[in-house]
Amino acid sequence: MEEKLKDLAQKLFGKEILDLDDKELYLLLSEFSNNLLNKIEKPKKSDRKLYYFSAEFLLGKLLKNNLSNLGIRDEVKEILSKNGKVIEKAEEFEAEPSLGNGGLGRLAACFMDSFANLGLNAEGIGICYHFGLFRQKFEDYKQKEVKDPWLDDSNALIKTDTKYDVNFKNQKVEATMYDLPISARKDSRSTIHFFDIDSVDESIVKEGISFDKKDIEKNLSLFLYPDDSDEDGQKLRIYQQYFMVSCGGRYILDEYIKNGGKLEEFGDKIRIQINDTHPTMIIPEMIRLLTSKGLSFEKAVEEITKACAYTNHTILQEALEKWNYQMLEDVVPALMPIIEKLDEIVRGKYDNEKVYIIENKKEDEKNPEKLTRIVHMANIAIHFSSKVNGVAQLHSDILVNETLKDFYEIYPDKFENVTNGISFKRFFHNCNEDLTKLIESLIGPEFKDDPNKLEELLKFQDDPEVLDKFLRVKEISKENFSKYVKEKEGVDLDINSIFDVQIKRLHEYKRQQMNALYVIDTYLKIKKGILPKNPITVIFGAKAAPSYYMAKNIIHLILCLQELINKDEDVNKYLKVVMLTNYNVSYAEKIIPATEISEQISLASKEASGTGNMKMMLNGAVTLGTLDGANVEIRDLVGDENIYIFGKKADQIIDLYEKDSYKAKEIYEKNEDIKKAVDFIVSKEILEIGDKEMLESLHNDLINKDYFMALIDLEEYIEVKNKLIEAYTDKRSFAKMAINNIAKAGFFSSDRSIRDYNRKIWNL
Ligand code: 6GP
Repeated sequence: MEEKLKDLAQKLFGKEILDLDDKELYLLLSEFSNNLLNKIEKPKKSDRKLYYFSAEFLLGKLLKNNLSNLGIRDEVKEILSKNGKVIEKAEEFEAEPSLGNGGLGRLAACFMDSFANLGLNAEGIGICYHFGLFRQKFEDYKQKEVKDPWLDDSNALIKTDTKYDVNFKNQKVEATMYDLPISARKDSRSTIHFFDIDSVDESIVKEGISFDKKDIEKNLSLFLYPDDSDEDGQKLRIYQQYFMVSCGGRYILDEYIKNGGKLEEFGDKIRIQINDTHPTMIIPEMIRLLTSKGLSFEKAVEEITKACAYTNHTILQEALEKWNYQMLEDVVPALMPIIEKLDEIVRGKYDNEKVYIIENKKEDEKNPEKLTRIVHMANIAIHFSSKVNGVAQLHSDILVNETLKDFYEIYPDKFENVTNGISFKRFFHNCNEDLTKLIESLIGPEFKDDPNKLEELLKFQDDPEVLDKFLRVKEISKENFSKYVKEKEGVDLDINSIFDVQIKRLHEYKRQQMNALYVIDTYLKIKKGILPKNPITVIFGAKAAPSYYMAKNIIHLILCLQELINKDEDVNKYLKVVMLTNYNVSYAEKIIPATEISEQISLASKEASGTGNMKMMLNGAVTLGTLDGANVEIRDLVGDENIYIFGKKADQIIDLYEKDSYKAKEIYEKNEDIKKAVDFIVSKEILEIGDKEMLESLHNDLINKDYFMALIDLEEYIEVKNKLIEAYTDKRSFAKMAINNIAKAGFFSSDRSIRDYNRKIWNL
């Protein structure tokens, strides 16, 4: 291998390995591993093929995983180090593609890893956003967004000669397909097909993330989720969604016909997974394509319904996309007669407006004649798919009993649960080598292929030597992470403190504000001389959607607390707060091995599944959580003695919403400590640091609205969290809980999820 690397270095740069800088080294390794990857044959053609459509693929950096998955990283590392080079530096150089927002996008990426690992005939379809979501910066303790470029000469995308014209009402764009190979093992890989417009113009982004939203020819593939608070923004999203399905649809059909597929067997041979509602237009678009090739409308509907399946990722209304009819008409008029016909089919069969596709909405009571037509994308996806699934058992239950009840009554057999999973390669083997080595020394290497074998660890749960070894590995991870945080954020962490971690998108339902109130409560207690049983470091990582005002206020509060607390010499020995800048997959890979408390504190019923909860348990953290999403399944697996559960249950919360009977103010007025913590948001100390308007708005919201009920569980949260911190002082018993968590995490491998999808939905 050394010779090959040397030759490539000569070819690319005319230099010896010894003389390469980190960027060149990165380019060299990237080229080297891509060449190997591309030589791997695609999965053998099977009778049936799956296309996974997703607006997001939150991949994370590629090089390290590719080298490891190809089984050559150790050797390459050795060769580099002989030449005085450090492989990590080259890997660090890579820009992370931020083509996703949160859970749903990362799930899609984990699923791609599993397609590759299991050798399934399955590919991804997505959009190649040049600037991703955004890169987060902090200025004046506030979030600022800037573009997050990742495409340069060094990325792994392969330009193909597949090209399509995409026709919108008033314009046409030309698209090119770029392929990204996804690695898993020496002999198996998968592919994501990313589509981009040829006329994209990065230079139109002048300041932050703003640009002319009307200039579709230049902007279509710049950002994921461009601001859609106005009509132009909403239209741009429709342009993007249609762009993806139009290219993807033709790619599927061309490939199918080229391989001799018959149109009337389409639904038997093709599987299309619709990842949340964003790709729903694939249904009318595919009907359009099939009928244009000669299939009758009825037959096309039948085939597409067989082929498609839809995954729902949240019960929050905001995610069940609804588009204004007129707006769709302005962008994709060709789909409208098809959507009309689909709506007629539904209206002909069912006498329930809630399941109609097109809603005629009265805009104002005084003028009942004036109707606005709204297209419900989820309703298209449910009627014209063969399966609909939720992503954890509780979520799937809520879908059939509440959110999608009217549909469940029509189609009881359509609904499935597939509990989410995570890529063990990325979030365990490749990011926590010390722990996986320790485990291998105890139970052998089989767990790498069969994660259920992790259960064998239970034999060691009372072995003090093993527990101490585990604690030592955790300590090293904490040291490594602390070094990184010092470099990136300039904050000194105390590795003797317990690392309490909440990393996820910022949303009120996830209740970072409740955690911030815990911080305030602890701060106030320390000031009064009541010390925590063990020092604690509360670590946050989260991006807020650019136009989500309250989420930005919460980030602001956390940053103000960080400033106040970390500088307070009386307090910072016992408590510290850190908000990580630009939390992303690479950051996750660094912090997860160092995590001790996994904060999964969403308002019950609201977190569909969560996947960070799985990543952290797998790496030996103890969950502090509500009975929400997959936490329920984690509790069932590890048992009550290995998890810290608190808070109201999902049915109680659903009931409160139905009766509209939750009053934050009553809790605030009744509980002295809660009142003090909430009022501290607008205290002199905080206002000296922060922005009055933002803090007052948050303070006011918590007392008078608190739609996601941060106060309802606060008292119990503080109590249970403090118990967990006390339990931590007995290190070995904490390690025992951690070992139990690792041992039971096998179920959460995305390979298991994909096998479930395959058995319940795709039958590839
Ligand atoms: C997320 C859910 O919030 C999370 O609970 C789940 O684990 C994840 O999807 C994967 O299923 N949802 C999203 O990211 C989202 O954008 C529209 O939903």
